[in-house]
Amino acid sequence: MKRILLFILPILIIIAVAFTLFGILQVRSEEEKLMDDLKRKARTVAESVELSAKYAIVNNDQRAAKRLVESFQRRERMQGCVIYDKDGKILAITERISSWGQKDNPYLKDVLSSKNARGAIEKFGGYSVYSYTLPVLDDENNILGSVEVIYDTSYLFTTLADLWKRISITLIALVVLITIITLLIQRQIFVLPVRRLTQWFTHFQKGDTEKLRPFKEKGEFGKLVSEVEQVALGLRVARKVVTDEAHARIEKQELWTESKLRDLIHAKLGENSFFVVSNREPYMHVMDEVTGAPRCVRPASGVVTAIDPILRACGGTWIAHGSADADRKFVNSKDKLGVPPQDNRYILKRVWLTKEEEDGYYYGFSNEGLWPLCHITHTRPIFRETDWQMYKKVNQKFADSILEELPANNPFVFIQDYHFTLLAKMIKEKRPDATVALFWHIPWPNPEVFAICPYQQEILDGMLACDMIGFHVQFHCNNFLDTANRLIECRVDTEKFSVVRANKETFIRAFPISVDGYIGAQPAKEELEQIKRIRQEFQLQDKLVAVGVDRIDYTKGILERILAIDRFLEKYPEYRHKFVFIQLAAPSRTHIKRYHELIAEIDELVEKKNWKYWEGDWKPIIYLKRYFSPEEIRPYYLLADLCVVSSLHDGMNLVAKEYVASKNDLNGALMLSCFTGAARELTDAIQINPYSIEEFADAIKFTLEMPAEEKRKRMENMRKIIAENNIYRWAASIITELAALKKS
Ligand code: ADQ
Repeated sequence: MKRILLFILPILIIIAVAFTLFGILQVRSEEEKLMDDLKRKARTVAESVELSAKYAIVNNDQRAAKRLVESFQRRERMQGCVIYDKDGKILAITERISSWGQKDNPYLKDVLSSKNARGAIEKFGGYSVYSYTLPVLDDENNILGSVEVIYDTSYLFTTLADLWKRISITLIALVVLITIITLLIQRQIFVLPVRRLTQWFTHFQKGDTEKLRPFKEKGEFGKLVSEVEQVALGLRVARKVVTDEAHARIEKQELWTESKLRDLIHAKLGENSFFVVSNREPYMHVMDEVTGAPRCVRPASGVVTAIDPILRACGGTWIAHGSADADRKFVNSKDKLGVPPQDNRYILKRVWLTKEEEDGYYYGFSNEGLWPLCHITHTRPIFRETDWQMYKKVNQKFADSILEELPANNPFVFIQDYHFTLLAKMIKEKRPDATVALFWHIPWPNPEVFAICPYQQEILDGMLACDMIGFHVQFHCNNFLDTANRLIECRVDTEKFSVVRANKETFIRAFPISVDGYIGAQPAKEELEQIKRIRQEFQLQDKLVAVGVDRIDYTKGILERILAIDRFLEKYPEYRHKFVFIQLAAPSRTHIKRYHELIAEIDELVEKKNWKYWEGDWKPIIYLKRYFSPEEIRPYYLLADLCVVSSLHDGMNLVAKEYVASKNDLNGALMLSCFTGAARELTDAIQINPYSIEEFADAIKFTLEMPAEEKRKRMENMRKIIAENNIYRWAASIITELAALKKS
């Protein structure tokens, strides 16, 4: 619109100025013509009465003079006539202008003395009139008196105003006409070709090759189109080559790596990149409170930790809620940006939510309802109807945003977590050809617990639109099958591990999630310096160091961990001054009351326990309550003799895997809650029940005193498991399984 205005406005301004000038000239010439006409008429009338007036003056015939002036009473446009004697005294005056005589008319003396006629515009009773005064002379050219005729001039202004009106109407009509013609022309020569090119590009982007008709355009635009076609063709050929090569390479490699996953995705999905949807975005732009400048951070989230390496490896589009305060500053007109910021590997599309939507869908239904429902931590779930309505609305908003992006053929949508239970159904309604998988990152409860949820039917119905649903462990798969069997009309196939509902089959599979390439990476020089700095800052030189790394969440068992450390130091005082526990804790979901309370409870407990043991420059707990980047966390893993993961319930727990993966020197031990998914794989960890504080405290001692050789052995075993079952294998298994199931 702005462009069109820029184009049309100068033309319209030129036309308006030209037309106005023309109008002014036209009106002036008309005005002159009318004035000439008026003067001529006035002169003729004055001359026609001159003789009769002469007679009346010479004979001093008042009655004749009166008759003469009254004969003008009925004349249109003429106001009247006045007959003066030679001293300028009125002999007779038309009735309707009788007040004319009371007015001072200085020009009369001039006419009588100069004996020359005079015509001019005069003011009379607030109006303009035209007065023409003619001297009356005898035969010897002596002055006898004068005759004055007075004309109404208002018709003159009415005529000119009419003329202006006509000119203005013509000008407006011309402007409208020119605007319409210009718009039509520019649509024909500019908008339509650009629109055709845009549509062509959209088909190309979506892989809709059947609709890619050759583009016939001439001139400069034609040249541009031809260049674009060449680039697109090159890209298509390159993609095809990558796909073919990928097929060949997958077979050769054993360990799953970034490049092997990339090959697999190209081989299985071909040209179409794949789509990931999650609530939390992998890169957030936040305003730095200190500098006031925006900076990019990766949120403390297991989902982000796991999925980001996959997208980095194989490209694609990640659609997520743009929740940070500077997010809008970094997206293009389609709300997208390339990430990671310095090394664009894939596209992040941000979906915007209002505060009400975020409150209802995210804080309310997802995190006060489904999160506690699925974790057995004895925090009561809260289900509010208003939250549920927002949850549905936001799922639809995400569905619309995804549908806009899907390519023409066989798209693959990979949904993350409990925030989007309805999304698969919404996508399938519009795109039944899309392959949709959902990965559930948290535990799935048994049917009795899930039956608490008032919206159980809609949730299960929405989820069962997926082609596949993944959980971390088989136990959660079993719980889900039981839940579907008991709560919704469907057929559960225990052979195939699938649920059939309304002729749609959904496969339920366990895929234990993992971490990426920490394995094998030696500590960098900067990391060694960082470790040295941390040791100095917290005086850790001769200490045994345990570390905990968590989002502050009641499921993570942070309070239980502190109580266990307290009991450990109480029971085994020889470890005082020798043992330090560092807790890195990122506040999360702070708008929810329970989380708010938990932050205060942890603060208080840490303070209380530190006060209890504090002696000299030693205190047992170093509590660092803030977000840490992955690069900041790694030195803590590297320096820690022990990592404590004490979740009360956890789908998997990636901190446990990150710690093991970073321990290249095999020097460290992992304490792991038996209520985590990770405990099923990492059986060489020292398993604990975080509810049993006594047992937990003893386990700390046991771990610290474990012979170095045994620690190394256990660490080696765990590292082997993580190296083989890394995040690339996880993604590859899901994609391979889906591709196989779709074919069968
Ligand atoms: P989360 O509950 O977020 O994930 P988790 O698997 O422990 O839990 O991952 C947390 C991630 O956040 C880790 O990568 C960790 O490094 C990072 N992190 C922790 N504390 C941090 C801090 N203070 N600053 C910055 N980063 C921090 C959900 C489920 C889990 C499941 C994952 C993946 O609850 O059970 O393992 O998804 O599926």
